[in-house]
Amino acid sequence: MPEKNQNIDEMTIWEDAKQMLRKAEKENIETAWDRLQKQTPHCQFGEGGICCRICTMGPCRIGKKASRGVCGADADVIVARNFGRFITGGAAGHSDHGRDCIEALHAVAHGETKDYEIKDKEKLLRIAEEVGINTNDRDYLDVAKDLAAEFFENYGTTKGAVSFASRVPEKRKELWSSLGITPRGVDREIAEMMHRTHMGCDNDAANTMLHAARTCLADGWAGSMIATEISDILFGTPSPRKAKVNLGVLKEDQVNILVHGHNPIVSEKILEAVNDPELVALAKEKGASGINLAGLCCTGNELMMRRGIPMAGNHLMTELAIITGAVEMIIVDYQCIMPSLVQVGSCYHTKMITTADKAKFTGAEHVKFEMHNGMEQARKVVRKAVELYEFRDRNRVQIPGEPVDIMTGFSNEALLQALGGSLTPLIDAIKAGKVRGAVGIVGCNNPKYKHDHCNVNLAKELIKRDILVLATGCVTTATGKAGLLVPEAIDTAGPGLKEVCGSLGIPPVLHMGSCVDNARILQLCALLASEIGVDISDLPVAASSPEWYSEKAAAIGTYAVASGIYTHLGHPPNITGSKLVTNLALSGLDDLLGACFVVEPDPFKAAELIDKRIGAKRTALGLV
Ligand code: SF4
Ligand code: MSK
Repeated sequence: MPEKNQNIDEMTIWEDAKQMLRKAEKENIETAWDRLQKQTPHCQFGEGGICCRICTMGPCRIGKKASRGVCGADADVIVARNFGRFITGGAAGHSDHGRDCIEALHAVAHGETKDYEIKDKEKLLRIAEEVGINTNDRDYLDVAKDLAAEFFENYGTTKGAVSFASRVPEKRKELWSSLGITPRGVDREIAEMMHRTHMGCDNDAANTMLHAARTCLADGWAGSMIATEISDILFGTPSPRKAKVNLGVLKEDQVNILVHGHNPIVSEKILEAVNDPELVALAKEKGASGINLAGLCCTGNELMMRRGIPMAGNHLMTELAIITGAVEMIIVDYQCIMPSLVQVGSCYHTKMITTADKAKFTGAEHVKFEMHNGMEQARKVVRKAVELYEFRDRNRVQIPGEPVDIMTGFSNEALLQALGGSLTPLIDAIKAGKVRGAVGIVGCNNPKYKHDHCNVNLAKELIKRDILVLATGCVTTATGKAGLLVPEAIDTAGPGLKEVCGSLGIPPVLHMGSCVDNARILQLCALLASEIGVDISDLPVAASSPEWYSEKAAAIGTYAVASGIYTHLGHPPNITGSKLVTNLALSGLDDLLGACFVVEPDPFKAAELIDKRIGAKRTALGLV
C-alpha cells in the first residue's frame, strides 16, 4: 500500500503526474515514490560504495571497526571495483543493444528476413566507406554484409581500436594512447573489467578507474555509436518533424498501446501493425474509434525521432501512464522498465508483453520477437490489445492534460542540413559569442528528486545564457513538456541564441534522440573539434545528467569525461567512501583527460558552474 503523508506537489513539477499520483493514492496503487519512502534512509555503506560482495570471505564493509576487508582491500580498492562493475553494466546494456542492431543488419543483408529492410541506403554506403569498406559498383546488400561483419569485429579482440576511433580528433587519440585507454573491443573491455575486479587482480584504484574510462569509451565510440548508425540505416535517419508529448496523448475513445524500452526493432513493427486496416477494423468492431500508439522512455524517443509518434512520458511517468486506466497494453523490449509495471497493470485491464528473451518479467506475457517473425508477432500482440478494449473500466479512466507540441528529429545529418551543409555557421556563431557553447543534457528521472525540476530548470538557465542545449533520453520529455522543444521557445533564450536559432527556424533545445544517441553528440563534438583544429576538451561544451539513476547514465558520463567533456551530475555515483576515487572523479581526471565530473543538485547553481567552465574554455580559445 502507498505510504501516506507524501506531499504530491513536492514529488513532481507536472500537473499530469500530480493528477495520476492522486489517483494512485485514491486507488491504493503503489508507485516508485512510495517504495522510495520505504527504502529511506538508504544503507550508508552502499551509498559510499564501501560494501564489497565479490567473494565469500566477505561480504565486507569499511567503517570505524575495519579499514580493510578480509583480503586486505581498502576503501579505495573496493570503491573503484564497485564503480568499475557499475559502469560495466551500463556499457554492456548499450553495447548489447548495439549488437542486436548488428544482428538485424546481418539478417537483412543475408536475406534472412522479409520484415525489415534498409531504409537509408545513402547512409549505409557513407558509413561503409567511412570504415574502409569498398562500395564501388557493389550491390548494397553485399556492402551491408561487410558492414555487419566489420561491426561484429568491434566486439571482439582482434582490432587494435574500435572502428569509429577514426572519428576522434588526433590530439584525443594520442592522449588515449599515452594513457593506454584506446578502446579495443566492446566485449574485451567489459570482460577485462570483470576480470580486473575479481578478488586479487587490479588492486590499484586509479588503475581500475582508467580501465573504467576505457570500458565506457568502448560503449560511446562503438556499442552506442553502432546502435545509432545501424538504427538510422535500417529505419531512416531522423529529420525534423512535429510530435506531441505528455499523458494527454492517450485517447479515451481508442485502443491505447504503449511501447517502452530502447531498441526500435520491435516498436517499428508495432507501428506498422497498429496501421493494419484489418486490426483497425477490429478495433472499430470492439467500439473504439481506432488504435493509438504512444511511446515511453527511449523506445518512445526512437519512434518520435523517426515517425513523429507521440511520447506519453519519461521514466517516472511509466507507472503513471498505466494509472490513467486507459492503456490496454504496454509492450516492452529492454532497459529502464520497472518490474512494478506488471503489478500496476494488474490493477487495471492492462497487459504487459515482453519481447526479448533477455528481458522477461514474471507476470507478463512473453511474445518473442525475432527478425524472421517481427511482423507476425506485432500483429498478434496488437490484436490482443484490441481485444482488451472492451474490458476497460470506463469509470476508472482519467487522462490528464492537453498534449504539448514539440519539434524532434535533430540527427547530425539534419542539423548539418539546417546549417546549410556545413558546420561553419555554427562555428562562426560560437566564435562571435552568439552561441556561447553547447551542453548535452541527458538521462533519467530519479524519485529522489522532484520529478523533472532539475532537468527543466537547468535547460532553461542555460539557454538564457546563450548556451545551446542538446537533449536526449528522458530529458527530452521533460524539456518538451516545458515547451522548450519548439522554435517559439527562442523567446526564452538569450539574445544571441535567439538570433541564431530564429534564423534557422530551430528550437534552442534540440532533441537528438535516445540514450544510445548520445553518440550523435560525441560525433558532433568530434566534428567541431576537428574543424577548429583543437581537442574536444578545448571546446566550450559540457554534458549534464541532473536526475540520473542508471548504470548506463554513469557509463555515458564516464565516456563523456574520457572524451574530454566536462560533465555535471546531480548526485555522485556510490564512490564517496573513497577520497582518492572521489578526488580523481572531481578534479584528478581534469589533469589526465582535460575534463572531470562536477556534482551539484541545484540546477541554478549547476548552470553557474557550467557557464563558468564554458567561459574559461572560450577565453582559452581567445574568444570573448
Ligand atoms: Fe571482503 Fe576482499 Fe572478499 Fe571483497 S574481495 S568480500 S573485501 S574479502
Ligand atoms: S530511458 S537510461 S531512464 S534516460 Fe533511455 Fe530514460 Fe535514463 Fe532509461
